[in-house]
Amino acid sequence: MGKSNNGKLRRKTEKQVVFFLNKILNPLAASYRHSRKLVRGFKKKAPLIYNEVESVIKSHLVSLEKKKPGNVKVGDLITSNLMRKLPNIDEGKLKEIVSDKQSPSLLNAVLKSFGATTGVEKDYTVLGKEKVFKKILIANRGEIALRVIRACRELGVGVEMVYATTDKNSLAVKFADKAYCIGSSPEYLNIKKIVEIAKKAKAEAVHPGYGFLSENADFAKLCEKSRIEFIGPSSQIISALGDKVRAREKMAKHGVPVLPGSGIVKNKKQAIKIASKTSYPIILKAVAGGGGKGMRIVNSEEEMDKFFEEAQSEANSAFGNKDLYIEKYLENTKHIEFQILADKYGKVVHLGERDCTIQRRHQKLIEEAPSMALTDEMREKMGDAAVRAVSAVKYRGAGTVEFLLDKDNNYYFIEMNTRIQVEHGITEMVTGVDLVKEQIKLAAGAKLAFKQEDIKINGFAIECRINAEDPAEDFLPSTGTIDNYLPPGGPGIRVSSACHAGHRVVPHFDSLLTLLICSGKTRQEAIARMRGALNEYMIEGVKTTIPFHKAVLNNKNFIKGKMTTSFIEENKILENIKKERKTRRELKNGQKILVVTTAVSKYLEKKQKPISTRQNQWVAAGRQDSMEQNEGMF
Ligand code: MV4
Repeated sequence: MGKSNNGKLRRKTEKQVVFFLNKILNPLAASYRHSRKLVRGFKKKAPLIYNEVESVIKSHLVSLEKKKPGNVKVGDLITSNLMRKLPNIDEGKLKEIVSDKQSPSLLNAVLKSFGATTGVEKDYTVLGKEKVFKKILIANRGEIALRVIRACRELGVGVEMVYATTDKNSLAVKFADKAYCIGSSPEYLNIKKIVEIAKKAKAEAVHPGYGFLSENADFAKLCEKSRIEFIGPSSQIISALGDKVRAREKMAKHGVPVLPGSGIVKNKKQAIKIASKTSYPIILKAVAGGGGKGMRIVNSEEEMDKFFEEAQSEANSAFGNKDLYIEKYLENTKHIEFQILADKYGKVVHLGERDCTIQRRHQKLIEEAPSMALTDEMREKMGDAAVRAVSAVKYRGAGTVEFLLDKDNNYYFIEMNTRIQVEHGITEMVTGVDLVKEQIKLAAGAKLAFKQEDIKINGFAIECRINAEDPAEDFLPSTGTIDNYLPPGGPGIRVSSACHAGHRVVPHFDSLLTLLICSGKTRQEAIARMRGALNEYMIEGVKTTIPFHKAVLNNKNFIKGKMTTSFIEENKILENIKKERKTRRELKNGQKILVVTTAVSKYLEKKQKPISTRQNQWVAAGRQDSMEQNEGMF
């Protein structure tokens, strides 16, 4: 390349860099995508003068500094501007780079922030002038309370919580900065009390978790009135989507497919009339519902006679609203839900789907992402529909759009959830995003920095919900104290739980104990890891659903990905567990001994007691050390 040519190219490049920098530093800069194109294009066009360009950027920074002498620290200004525009930037590192004129890595930092390098985890949102909250109050307990605490710690957000007396010794209460006792367990639903505490605590926002008040429009409304940010959509949107008939109508209007169905059904007579027109089987659903409460599959007029009032009263006691509506019932469907994120400025993206087909009595037990049932083409179509659904209602925050998928790959909107869901973790594993952190940032006014095309699904993740229930006894809830606890570990294993040895499982709440999530490059690898993790996992003192999960993870049809809504029945999973339980009983003690760590600690605990009461504690500790070193003793 000739000298003049080189010079020309350099001038052109300089121009591009200056242009790019101006874009970034300009508060009204064009989209991040445009900036990224510039950087990428430039790296491709002029790889040889890459470093020189960096020095151009640096000198640009220096000249800025010269133009604005005095107290203004242009370096800091640039750092904070870049922080506002770019995701995935480490503020400390950026400051270092900008202040060190010898450092050659500014461009790399910028490229990295754009995802040009292959990072494992990503931020999808950036906070502009808006600051993340100083303090959040958690209105929840257990696993999700701990999950939110962890997100707050990473964000540098103060985190306090409310708790019922039964949860006084829980991990979440211990890990929070401060916890306020609200009385007995039903007080988790006491809207006024919780908002009063949020005010007293000077919390800027309330995180409702899942369940409890997470989709309660009255709670969101009282938060709004009290100028406390409810971490979720507005009360108005919660109401609109909480009314399943309204939600269906809204979706249909925006081109999202829904099943043939009705508005509110006034009485049994009207129900029979509508059902005969729709043709049986139909499904009765609660207008204020969601999940499975108040739901009945109806095959005939006689069944309608039997089930209508039953469904009404179930809906009434679950939601305080007995209204029902009718939908055509689809057999052998799959339950596919799309995770979405929406910022306050109207931008919406989806993070792919979760397959939640394995359910029992409308309780999800195993979820996986991505779904084996979707091709890339269908994912794009359904994802588009999910984004349309969310955009239609001016949604904000994290949310889920649920679809049924039939044998012929037709999909139908069934409902939208406005909370962070129990199963959000599998999406985190395949997208590398921390959904709870993003949810909090979005509530604080962060902007989505990515476009749909930039979001990639990598690998595979499965979640097993481990409940304190006995799968051999019709999933009867099991209570008691966990006296032995050893969670699994290894690559691709994630345990999300507030469980520990000594944890008391009380009957006041739902029976979720721990979420076991396994990821891998492929579904096969994730399944293999899950099998291993389930075998390692030791929870003693209460019955758990681990035997159920083991049975499913070893089932041929599950391994092939052949699941529908009737998977558990068709594969006789519960029958197999009962058989297994009978033959396995004698093995149990032998298995226990294999777990050396817990066995040893138990042994030491028992051995030590009489010694430590007589002896000085230091001598006892020394004795324990020497026992641990001297393996021969055992
Ligand atoms: C349906 C359905 C068939 N047809 N709606 C909705 C909430 C979820 N918990 C179950 N739901 C269903 N709604 C129509 N019109 C079948 C189910 C269903 C189901 C769906 C996916 C996976 C497992 C299921 C088990 C029972 C019922």
